[in-house]
Amino acid sequence: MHPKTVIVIPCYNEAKRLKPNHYLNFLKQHTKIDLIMVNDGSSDETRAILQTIRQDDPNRCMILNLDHNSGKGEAVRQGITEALVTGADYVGYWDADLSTPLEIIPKFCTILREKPDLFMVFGARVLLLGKTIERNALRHYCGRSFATIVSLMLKISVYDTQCGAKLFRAGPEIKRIFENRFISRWVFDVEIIARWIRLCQTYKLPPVDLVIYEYPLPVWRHVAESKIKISNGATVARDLYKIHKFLKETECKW
Ligand SMILES: Nc1nc2c(ncn2[C@@H]2O[C@H](COP(=O)(O)OP(=O)(O)OP(=O)(O)O)[C@@H](O)[C@H]2O)c(=O)[nH]1
Ligand SMILES: [Mg+2]
Repeated sequence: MHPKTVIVIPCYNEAKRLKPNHYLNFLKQHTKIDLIMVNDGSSDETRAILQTIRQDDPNRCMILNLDHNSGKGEAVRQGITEALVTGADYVGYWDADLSTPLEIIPKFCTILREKPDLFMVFGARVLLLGKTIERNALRHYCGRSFATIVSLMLKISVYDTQCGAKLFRAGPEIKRIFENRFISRWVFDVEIIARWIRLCQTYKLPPVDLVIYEYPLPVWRHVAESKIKISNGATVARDLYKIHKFLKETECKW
């Protein structure tokens, strides 16, 4: 039997970038993968566009409307919490701009199915021969510095924490990771890893490098109008410091 998968799509003012047909075709072609679209307090036409996607197959496309903009991390967290309630085997999140095409989701599912020790699959934007990775140069170099700092801080070698394509094996461990609001606004993806590290210390789970698989994406294309700006650097630095402090705490308070 094919495992059931629920993917959360966080959407904040995505009216220009949302492509309803991509979602509709995907739902038709992949009957074991459902969607939860989280409208993160958008002030544009996002809500109406999401309705058009849902109308076609209301049982397999749920919409979660947040009254106020809460940031990607909180939108994802609320979506994943709903996804876990559905009894799905795998839950994940995917950026609404479809920089990572939806068609890659089944590959992520296959990885979790074939490797039962894994809990998470992270898309990694690595430009290897035969791959199509189209990134803005400045974002790429900022991303490389960011990954180096994160690797040193977490004491693991992680290539790409920030790619918006991730899948998790549903269960009590992942439920715990998404249970409480993230302390960081922009780098909650790093916090997910930090939370696993803390869980390991408390519950003797396998180390983080054995439970996360970084899958080199075959395709990733930068889509214009990203809302995350290089100028958010100061907030990112502060968020990383908060995560660093969280890792140093002796008691698990979350
Ligand atoms: N920036 C931002 N994104 C949000 C928010 N809430 C939900 N999102 C969603 O998070 C996803 C990522 O947003 P993008 O603006 O593409 O940023 P990004 O993908 O991290 O940046 P790139 O690597 O340049 O594509 C999209 O699906 C957004 O709609 C929010 O408050 N701020
Ligand atoms: Mg994007």
